[in-house]
Amino acid sequence: MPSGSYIDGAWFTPASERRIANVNPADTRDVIDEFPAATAADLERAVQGAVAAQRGWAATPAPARGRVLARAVEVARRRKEEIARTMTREQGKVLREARGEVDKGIAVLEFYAGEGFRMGGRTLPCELPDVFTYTIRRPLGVVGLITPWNFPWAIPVWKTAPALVAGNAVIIKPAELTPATCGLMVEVFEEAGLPPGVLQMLVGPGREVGSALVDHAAVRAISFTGSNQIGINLYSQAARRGAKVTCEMGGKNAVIVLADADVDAVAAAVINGAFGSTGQRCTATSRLLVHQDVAGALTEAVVEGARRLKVGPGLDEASQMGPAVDEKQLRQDLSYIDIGKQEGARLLTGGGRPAGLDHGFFVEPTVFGDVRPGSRLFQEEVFGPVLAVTTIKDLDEGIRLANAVEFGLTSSLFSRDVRACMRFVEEVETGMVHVNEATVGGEAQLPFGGMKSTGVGEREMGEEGLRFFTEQKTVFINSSGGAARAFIR
Ligand code: UN1
Repeated sequence: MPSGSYIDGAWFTPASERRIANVNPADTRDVIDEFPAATAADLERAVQGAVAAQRGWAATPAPARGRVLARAVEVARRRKEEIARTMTREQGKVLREARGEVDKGIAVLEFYAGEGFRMGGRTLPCELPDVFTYTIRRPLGVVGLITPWNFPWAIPVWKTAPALVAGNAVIIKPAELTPATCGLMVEVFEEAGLPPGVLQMLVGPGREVGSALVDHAAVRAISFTGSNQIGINLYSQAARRGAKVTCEMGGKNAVIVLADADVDAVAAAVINGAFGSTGQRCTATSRLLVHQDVAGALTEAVVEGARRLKVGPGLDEASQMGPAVDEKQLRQDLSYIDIGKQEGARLLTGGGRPAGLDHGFFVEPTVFGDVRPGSRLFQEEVFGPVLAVTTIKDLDEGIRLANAVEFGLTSSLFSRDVRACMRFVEEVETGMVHVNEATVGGEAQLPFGGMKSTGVGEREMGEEGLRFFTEQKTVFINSSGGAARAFIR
């Protein structure tokens, strides 16, 4: 298993007093690894190495860069089970989810491998005769990636793959809670033949290493996924030196259900959206806005489904929902459950810690009914398996309430009425819009991201993901023999 930080093609042990302990959240007696944290001095070394390596990488033709990603696809497929098990052990998600996440990263690698063949620009006419005008896309140089613990493989992959195929060198700082899975990504690229220095990984505190990365003049762009509080600070910090930034942050995603929806199908999607990944997903379904005519039947089906979910260690194939990632997240989940009770919401199921799982950070799948739109449980991101149910009388109210939060990542409407669906797509204020399916998920070829407080900067994945990591040049080639230019064009 990879351990520590990685610079210029080698794992190394930073000379720091501060140690990082990687602990299994399903059983804290299982200490996976312990190593010294990287420091700002290590970051400086990583940047120097990346600057040097980037020149050769940028000079490698884009299709050849894509082929390194294509080889990474093969390596990741071969090492899938190892990656999935490492992820489950350090992050907690159940194996089925971890395997799905490995596949998602593989699809991203497949997509961007092909983009190596499509790193083109546009040819457009010039206003003057004998002047040829076109655009080209070039790498930015060295870019910094700061990634969260909730998708410790897929998010590093979906930032790293486009950055690399575009010809950049990458410095990645993964969450301290999940360094081993990111380390496996580094190993996959190494095995695929990525030259040393093109991908550097530093595991250290955001306050020191993350901040130095955001401030470094040689780091041309920062791509961040994580909390709003950190993201907004990072955005303003990077803005001071004019660095390019994309931040993907919180969500408070709603499912709206109209009276004509199929209750069983909705219940399955809501249970998946609310409790999948233990609710630790920016796309998690955290609000259910259900029409009064089906509210009783649907709430009952969701509560029943939540009760039936088998909570347990992710490495146990029978488990359907794993633990919270750490004690801090567990406390946050339990504190929102308290807030819900204090605000007068009705606790319908869950609300505590499941019996017999005392060595891990487990919490029960929890459903609250009668959640008031102005309440904190309705407005704030929990990032845990806590669903808030609110009754609505029609589509208007559903859309109004769906939009009545600061976030705008994802949403879903369940209805068979095509007019309602089209209106919802038009009026809902989220970057991802689903009809008759769960709020979660994204695909390699489709842009991913949110509106309002959820995100700033370019969308991730798809063509947009690649565009973020390139600079555009607009070129004028004058072959007229003279240098005369129009004064104003
Ligand atoms: C998904 O729902 O599969 O941090 C993607 C997150 C998102 C990714 C979710 N950036 O939860």
